[in-house]
Amino acid sequence: MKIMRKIISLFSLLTLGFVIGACGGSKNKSSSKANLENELELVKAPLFNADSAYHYVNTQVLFGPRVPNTEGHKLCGVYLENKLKEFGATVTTQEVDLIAFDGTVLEAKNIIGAYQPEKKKRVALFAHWDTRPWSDNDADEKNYNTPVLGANDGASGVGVLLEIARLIQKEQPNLGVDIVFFDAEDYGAPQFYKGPHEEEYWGLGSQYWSRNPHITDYNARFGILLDMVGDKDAQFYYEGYSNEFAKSINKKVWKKAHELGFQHYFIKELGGYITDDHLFVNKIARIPTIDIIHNNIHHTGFAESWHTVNDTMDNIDKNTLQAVGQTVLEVIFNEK
Ligand code: AHN
Ligand code: ZN
Repeated sequence: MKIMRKIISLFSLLTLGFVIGACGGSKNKSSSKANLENELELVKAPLFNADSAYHYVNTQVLFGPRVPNTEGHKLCGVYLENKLKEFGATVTTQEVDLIAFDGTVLEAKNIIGAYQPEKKKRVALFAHWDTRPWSDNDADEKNYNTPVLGANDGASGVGVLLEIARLIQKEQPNLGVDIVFFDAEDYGAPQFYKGPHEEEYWGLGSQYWSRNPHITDYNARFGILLDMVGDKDAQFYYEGYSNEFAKSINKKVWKKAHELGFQHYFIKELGGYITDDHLFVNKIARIPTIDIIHNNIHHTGFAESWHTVNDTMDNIDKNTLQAVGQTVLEVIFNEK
């Protein structure tokens, strides 16, 4: 298995060498042996399989909307727990009643998979697994009360992290990894709601985990949140809060993405400030955490399908999953 991986990485290395040679060329005048050594230094991680990630996204979508207190939500939660166990993680679930903006009691479940739990040096990877009860950004207001299917908004980040879990089971990086699936991220007050709109209405699961981590005194070197990482034309700008709380992590991740040839996805410019799970992890748990999220203030904002009935598998592109998954893997496998 190990040898197989070496062969595959050598192959990817040659491809990479070609890509880098083709678009960066003139900058590096050193010998080809030195180049090869540089690239050996670069490609340390296992190869992310986007077909596999796509399958995990699709499987979640097949449960239907994963709105808390529904059958689809319950069944998908069990699936995610079982998947992390199958991939060798030490799994902890936090089942808790969380109160939504309108007083609804949400039977929520954060799902955490730990790798090398004995290690002190750790990195945390986050995504939300619930989906939104309202398509409140749909062009047709008749759809406002239709739940979002959440292929991109929810399932994409979780799908990428499940593929990462599958791979680190086989080969571990130097530090421990915690994969955290937050529940009840997307129950924020709908746009048509006439009452107050507070940021604390979002990210209920991450607020809970940040105050009550699955391990007492839990800490991680840094965190990476994946949100809406599957759209065909995704562009990831530096998210505002990420830049304030964890600028060096933003830089590290975008640099790695560019080295891997994913510069069309990872734009080295500041985007908007987004209330998302990472905000609470930064503010409450105080773990420097970035958000890789499809958003920019200059162009269309979120993905076109965001909070509409069109957030389906039709908009999920394996190339985007690949860009995000391989970048995150390379980042964590390069930590000493
Ligand atoms: C707000 O719209 C305030 N935050 C977006 C967070 C989010 C919703 N991410 C996915 N769905
Ligand atoms: Zn959403």
